[in-house]
Amino acid sequence: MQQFLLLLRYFRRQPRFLALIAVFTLATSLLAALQPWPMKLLADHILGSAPLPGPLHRALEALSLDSGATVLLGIVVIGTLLLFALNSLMDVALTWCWTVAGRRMVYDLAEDLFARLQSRSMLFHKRNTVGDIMSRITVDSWCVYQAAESIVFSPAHALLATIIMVFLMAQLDAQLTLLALIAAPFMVAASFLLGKPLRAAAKIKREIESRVHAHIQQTLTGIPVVQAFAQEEREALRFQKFADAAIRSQQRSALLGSVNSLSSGLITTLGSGLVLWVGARHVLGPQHLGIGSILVFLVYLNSLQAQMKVVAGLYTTAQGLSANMHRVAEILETPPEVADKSDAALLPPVRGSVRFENVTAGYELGYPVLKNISFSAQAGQTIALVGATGAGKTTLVSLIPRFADPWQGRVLIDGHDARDIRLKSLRDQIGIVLQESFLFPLTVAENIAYGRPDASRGEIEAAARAANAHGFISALPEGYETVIGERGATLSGGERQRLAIARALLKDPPILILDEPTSALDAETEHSIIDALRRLMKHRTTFVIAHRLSTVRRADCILVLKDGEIIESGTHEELLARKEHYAHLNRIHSAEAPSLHAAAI
Ligand code: DUT
Ligand code: MG
Repeated sequence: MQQFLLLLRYFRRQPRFLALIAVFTLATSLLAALQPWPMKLLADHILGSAPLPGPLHRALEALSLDSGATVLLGIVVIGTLLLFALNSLMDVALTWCWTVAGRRMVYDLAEDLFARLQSRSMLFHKRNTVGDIMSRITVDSWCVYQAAESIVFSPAHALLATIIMVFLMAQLDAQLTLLALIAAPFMVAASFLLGKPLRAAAKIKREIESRVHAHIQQTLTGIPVVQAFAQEEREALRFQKFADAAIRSQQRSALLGSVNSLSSGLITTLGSGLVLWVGARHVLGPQHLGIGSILVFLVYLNSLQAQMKVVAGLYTTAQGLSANMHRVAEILETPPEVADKSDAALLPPVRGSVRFENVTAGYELGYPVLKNISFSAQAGQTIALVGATGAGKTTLVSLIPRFADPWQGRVLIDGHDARDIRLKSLRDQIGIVLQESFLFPLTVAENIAYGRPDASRGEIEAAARAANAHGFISALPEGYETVIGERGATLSGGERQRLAIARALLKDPPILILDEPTSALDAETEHSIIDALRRLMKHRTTFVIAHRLSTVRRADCILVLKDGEIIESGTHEELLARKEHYAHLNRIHSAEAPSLHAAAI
């Protein structure tokens, strides 16, 4: 219910269309009630001999028309045509209104969801698959339209039509009306109960189909692993198994569907037969009910049944929708983990000093990954982070651009607490190059200018030159205009990395984070970009994480991390002199290097 209220906001943004829809819905309800009346005229007054109803008689007199069969037949035909035309017109108008208003509501919601999801933390995105997030935006957002249509307007229309019809029926024959009112719910309830296995089968069918989708997505996402382990056949077999199950579930639901329509058809016929039976007795009995009235009754009975089905199905529809609404509300109602404070200030251009004060942070409450970290980096210094895998190096640097906030302690940028400044102004001054750089399927130039779309071609080229990338870019089929294939497939790891460096260079940030930017590369490629990296690091505060100690030797300060704590810090020489952890790491490293070298020879 609360989720439904959340969606009301999107209804309210379309007041004009919703008002139109309300008017048209009212008109359709009235038209539906008028539909069987020409037929009644035909049966009672043309084929039968009942006197014309007073108003019609007077109207004919006023128009000085006689009340012969031809004129009346003409009225029946024109009336039927007119009703049909009006009904179709209303249908068109309603469809049009729903298309515009419905889609606007859906896209409004999808837009909000997209914005919300973009501002969620890295941790959220690590924990939720892209597939799930995609379906929340593209599939679940339809719930706002469905809620308006099937929870608000359809039941309102059904209720209104029922009231009008029951009123008209009561004018004709009160007893028969009562009978119809008793029979209709039974008819609805019976077909509703019979529909239960059908709905269960449909649910199973949907589940199996979504498993097929998930299987395709997972296999194709992991295609390098699948192919490397030559598991295509097994994945194909699994697909086949899912496909077989999908076919079986479809067969079952098709069969149940036929049985269901057969049995509910039988029950409907039974109910109509009952009304016909009693109605016929009323025609023959002292009530002198007209044949036309029975026809009206039969049409209304059918319509009543349909409307009651809508009302009866309301609960199921709402239940079905509530799963989608819940998934949507979850996104809309969860505030982003990292957000601007209401009074957050703009961070002025910084010189680049970074200070950690007793920082404790982690991902899972109770399991801190970083414990009581304190250090400070002067503007322009290079700080290297070393330590075993899992020690918390990536976690530590991720606090600087506020991908997450510390649990305790603070991170200060030029003396400003990172939590007190606007995220954008903070992140605008930080450049990041990661181990595996993501490139968008855009042109090379657009990728380099991703952080500064207004950069001129000259600036882009200068950044590419400084990153040692201009050479290979010029050799590409369309140079800077070459569109990069999905997941950067058309470039090698080293080339991708140099584009990422160019991207960071163009942004020209005072603070730079390099998280193992060369560890995915071979020694030779590393050599070719180290130069570019040095240029990138000049005059900036740089945090560099590296497993190869050769890259960190020149750092102004090396922090050695172990299990989330800084166990040593100092320059290369200082740490070697201590003969502890760093010296040990260094020994292993230099012991390894010659052996690798020897193997190469
Ligand atoms: N961790 C999580 N959730 C995450 C990321 C990491 O629980 O989303 C844990 C795993 C690990 C610890 O935090 O035990 C530190 O991870 P981090 O990635 O900071 O380690 P690292 O020093 O960067 O390791 P590597 O050298 O492998 O990159
Ligand atoms: Mg890491």
